[in-house]
Amino acid sequence: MLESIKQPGDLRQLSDDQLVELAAEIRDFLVRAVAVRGGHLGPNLGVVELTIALHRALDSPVDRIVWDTGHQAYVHKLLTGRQDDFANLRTLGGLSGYPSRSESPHDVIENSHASTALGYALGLAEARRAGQGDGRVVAVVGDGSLTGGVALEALNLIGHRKPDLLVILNDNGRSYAPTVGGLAGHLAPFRLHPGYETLKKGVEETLGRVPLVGEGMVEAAKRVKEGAKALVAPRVVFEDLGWQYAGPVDGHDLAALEKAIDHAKRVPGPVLLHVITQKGRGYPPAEEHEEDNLHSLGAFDPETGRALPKSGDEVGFTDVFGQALLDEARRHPELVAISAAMLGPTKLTVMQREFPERVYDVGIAEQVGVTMAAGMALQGLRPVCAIYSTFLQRAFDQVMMDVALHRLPVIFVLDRSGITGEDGSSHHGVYDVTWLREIPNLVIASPRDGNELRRALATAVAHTAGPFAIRFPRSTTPKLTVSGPVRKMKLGAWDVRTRGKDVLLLGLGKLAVTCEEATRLLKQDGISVTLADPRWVKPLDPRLGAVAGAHRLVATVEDNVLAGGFGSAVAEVLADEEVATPLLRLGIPDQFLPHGKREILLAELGLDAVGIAERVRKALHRLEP
Ligand SMILES: Cc1ncc(C[n+]2csc(CCOP(=O)(O)OP(=O)(O)O)c2C)c(N)n1
Repeated sequence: MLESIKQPGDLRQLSDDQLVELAAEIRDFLVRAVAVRGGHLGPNLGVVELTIALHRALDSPVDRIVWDTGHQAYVHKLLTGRQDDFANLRTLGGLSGYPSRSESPHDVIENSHASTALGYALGLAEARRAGQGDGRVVAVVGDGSLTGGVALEALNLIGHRKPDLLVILNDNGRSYAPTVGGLAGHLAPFRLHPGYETLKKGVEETLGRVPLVGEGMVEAAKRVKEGAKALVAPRVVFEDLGWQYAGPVDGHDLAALEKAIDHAKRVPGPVLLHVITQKGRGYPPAEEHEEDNLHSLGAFDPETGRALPKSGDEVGFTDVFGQALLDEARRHPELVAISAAMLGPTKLTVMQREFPERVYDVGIAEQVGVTMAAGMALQGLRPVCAIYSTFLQRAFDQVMMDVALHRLPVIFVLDRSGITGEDGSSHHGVYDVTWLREIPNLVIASPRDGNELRRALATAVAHTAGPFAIRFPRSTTPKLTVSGPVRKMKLGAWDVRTRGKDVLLLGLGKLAVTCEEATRLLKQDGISVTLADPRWVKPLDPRLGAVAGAHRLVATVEDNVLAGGFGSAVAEVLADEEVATPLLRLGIPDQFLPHGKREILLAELGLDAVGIAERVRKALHRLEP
């Protein structure tokens, strides 16, 4: 059945029974495809019927379907002619794990950062109102993504502007973990209540009665009788904001969904159609997976849903951080930790198990998470904000103005710093050195391995004079070789690994380890290298200028963009101290990087040992008289 679907229009030829069969085939396909390549499973299993219904009720790409975050667009890809490409899902040159405009006219935006679909939809609808194109505008947003400030801003503005658009709220009650926040609390009882008053008054005439199907929901509907609050709160949230609300609809009942979408798309003004789905639907290992319904995972055994055993005996940087944080939390009762809907992926769960009351999940709300940390620090707590590098970008202003301006001792832990890999252009954390470096009062550490990460965290906790950022990659590190009390590091002091006279080689973070191998290669060619792990992006070692002056070449290596990165910081020192030694900067050029394995991307960029040695050799060669 699936093979016969080359474009969304083909779906309209199928009978009800065939559609049910198709949904089962899609689930099977998803499990098999993600098992090989890794990716987002739970969210896609949950939107199989919703995506089929959307593509039957709408006419994409004339109608514009915007997927919030975009991690749940695999089914959309399958129905828009990209089945064969799943063999290369998330590999370099292969199918992206998110909507991608270069792949298909059915993909409206490039994304992966949550909570933007409503804003895009507003813009698309306003443009349409201004005479630019036709077709309907539909956004699909998860209840988790609706916790993001930018989504709430759009919700408010759309209610005011009242353009014609349809928002499907894909409510599965979860982000990775259960969705937090007042709105989620309001939705929970509401989604269980079939006879909500405004549904009758408002949209119902247009929509007809949308049946609520499914035993679970009938059960749940009984429970809601306890909560008269459910009758009031949602009106405040949606209808008083100027929206029409429709639903709830069982997100796994194809006929009900299609009917609801078909009616809702005709209602003028903004309509929110509340669809209830189950994350991980139809694949028991995902349905039963308590932590995150197999939200996203690497290669796994499709029979069991269990991750394939990893080779080698290295551990993840994130694992080292999780344990190191717990150790610090035991020593420092004032230490608290904050995550933006990612307690599991950031390993704050390790601390949470022992100190649940000291770990905060703020939802997909990086901005308020950081400002909340500032407030906590003002009052004497020591907050650790563990947020992936790419998502902390959302809170740039808060890091700068709410924390650094006040010299508050908030610790930022930027996991997934540098090239992250398969999640692609909007997930790479290759900008943080640049945007953090300009912030006054901020200390920035970039540890090369787990031992150093532990020390950096202990140093951060001891540093009360202002904020402190620690960045580390989505990568592995040798098992810790030290235990017990952690030795703190001296701020700004680099770690000179070998001494030589030709080249001063400075590799940032884990690339300091790569530079050890590059140093060996250069030595084979008779080139003598001073290899130093800078450890710090800020402050830099005060000896830098003098040591650089004693070499023929300085080379910096980083997996941050070259613009304003670590190499730029070194260039500033050389310029300011009038050091004439030429500088070779290796890093990421001025472009968005594609998706692909971290090691492969690094090699393509010449940031592996061979590439580094080669570029250094050539630069020295050019310097020869
Ligand atoms: C700004 C931002 N912060 C964090 C994330 C990480 N993230 C990806 S998906 C997700 C949960 C999304 O939940 P929801 O919108 O309810 O979709 P579901 O996966 O439940 O279908 C999170 C937190 C992100 N993509 N963007």
